[in-house]
Amino acid sequence: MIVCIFPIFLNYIVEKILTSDSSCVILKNGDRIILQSVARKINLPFFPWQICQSPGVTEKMIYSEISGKKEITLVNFNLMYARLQGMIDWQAYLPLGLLYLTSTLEREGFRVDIRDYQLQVCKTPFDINHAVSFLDSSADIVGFSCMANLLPFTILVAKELKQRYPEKFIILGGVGPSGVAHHIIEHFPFIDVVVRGEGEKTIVELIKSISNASQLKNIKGITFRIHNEIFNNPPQERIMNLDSIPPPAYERINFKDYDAAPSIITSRGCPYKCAFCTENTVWGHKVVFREIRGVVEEIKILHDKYQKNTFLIQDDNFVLHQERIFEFCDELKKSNLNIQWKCFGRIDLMNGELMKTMSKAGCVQIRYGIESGSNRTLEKIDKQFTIEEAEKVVRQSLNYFPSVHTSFIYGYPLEVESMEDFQQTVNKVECFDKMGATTYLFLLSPLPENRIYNEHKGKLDLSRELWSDFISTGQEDRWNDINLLDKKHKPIYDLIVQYPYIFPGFYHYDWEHNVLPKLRVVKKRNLFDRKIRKIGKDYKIDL
Ligand code: B12
Ligand code: SF4
Repeated sequence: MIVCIFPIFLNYIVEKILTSDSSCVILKNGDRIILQSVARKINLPFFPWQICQSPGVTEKMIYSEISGKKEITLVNFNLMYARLQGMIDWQAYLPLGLLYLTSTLEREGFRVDIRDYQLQVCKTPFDINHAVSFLDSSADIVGFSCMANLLPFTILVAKELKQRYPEKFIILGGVGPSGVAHHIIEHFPFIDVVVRGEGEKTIVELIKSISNASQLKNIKGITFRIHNEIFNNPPQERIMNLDSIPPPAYERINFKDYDAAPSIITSRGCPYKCAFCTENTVWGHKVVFREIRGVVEEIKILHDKYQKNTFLIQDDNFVLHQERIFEFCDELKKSNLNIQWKCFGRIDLMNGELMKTMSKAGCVQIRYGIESGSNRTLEKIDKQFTIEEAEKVVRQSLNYFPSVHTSFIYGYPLEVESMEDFQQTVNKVECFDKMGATTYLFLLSPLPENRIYNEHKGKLDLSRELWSDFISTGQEDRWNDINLLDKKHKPIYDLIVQYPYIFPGFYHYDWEHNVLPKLRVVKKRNLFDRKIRKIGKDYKIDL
């Protein structure tokens, strides 16, 4: 009913968003708006997203023994959110990492209050106070999950939370904090522990020992301090039997809140060492696989119980072992499930037979990280294939899959001397576009702990003209001048300026000679990412 009523209020709502501070808006794919104030005006007794929160949100359950059980609040700050000319582009993905942690903790007898900040996206989501209010009546242990792009924001939220509630024990985890754990503990005393890498084993051990500081020294995979001494414990052992982890706690979320197809993971880790990637900070280079039968069983549950028909397989390289993919396709066929799925492939692992089998089993989208159109750059970043191979595979893939995504990166420090490598990338982006593939061209984010960062960390610039693509999280219009940043977000910017080695992803290599000239070409050739092209706005950056 709510969905039917809202389109009628569309114009009214948009006006409201632009004028009111208290309004809360979620614009999903441009076709759905939910506005708190309107809901109030039409006397809705509740807001649809509020009833979807776990009961823990409203019920104060303090960390202490509650009939032998303890409680933790897990907060998801992994989100896709871009503000484009006052419009909010937002899509909610399943918080898979936290759903795994939740099911594991619950199996051990802990009560988990899981909160997904994606579902609270408002006009000012990166307002620290707004985020802290979202954590009202959270448990005394609060665990945040974020990628590197929201790490500064997460840290500021943690700081404010600790100021208001000094008794809270604050944990950070996920791909964002994992690579910079030592720096976080060193500089931010309000953060108690950083969990590095895979979380299931570590979080359970941590909560069991949380009241005894000396025991923390025995828990692998954490970084913490006792008084002023920092302990960077050895890495946690990887979970070798992924099937021993309980399935993600799907029952703790409402699928209606998530417009992206459900994510599933069939393996963890990646054996490759691309120079710009940080995947190893979470998983190392060891890949651990789930049993195919369990994966198909999970798909079946999502299909039968939650009526899901399309799935995003989020493995870094789903096609790593061809035989395993054949087995997967075979099992899907046997299950008689009429489903569609999307996954990440890899150029040098594809062949016609594999594509045909995947396509017949319902694969409707394959995504390739191509990363450069220049063989010289591909070699330097250790991609292990050539652009000619990429072109051949993309062309062939288009015969089998309705959608083929290819992504490229520019702004490498390795391409500073001349425009030639970059020009080759631009040519390939245009060529793949014409072939019918979907192309994405991203500006490099020098993330901590990857090879590019380690080799060039002394040479970073923070542009006042442009935040990197990496920050496309709503702090501002991406292509606008930094001065247009909302004042409320200044603390985030200040933190990034203060700690370049904790937040290098926001920086560039040689803004003036490496990035700006390339950005001009990108703009002239209209290669900004598809979403922006689709909206067709005139971005204000003066090139
Ligand atoms: C799905 C996904 C997304 C989803 C987010 C889904 C979600 N709600 O979690 C969306 C589409 C929003 C997304 C966006 C982006 N993503 Co993304 N994404 C992924 C992907 C493919 C899968 C994530 C996943 O589900 N993993 C499986 C779960 C089980 O692992 P996990 O989340 O890491 O959680 C485990 C541990 O990290 C840990 N843990 C996690 N949180 C916590 C919290 C606590 C308290 C504890 C104790 C432990 C813990 O325990 C978990 C279980 O073991 C990963 C690649 C990958 N295969 O992981 C990239 C990845 C995370 N994304 C990445 C990037 C760069 C981005 C973007 C910044 C790209 C861009 N330039 O736009 C954007 C940011 C958004 C934006 N522009 O606004 C990088 C992260 C780099 C970095 N160091 O931060 C990755 C690693 C891809 C890569 N190979 O480079 N992404
Ligand atoms: S970019 Fe992809 S293939 Fe390369 S190391 Fe990262 S996850 Fe692996």
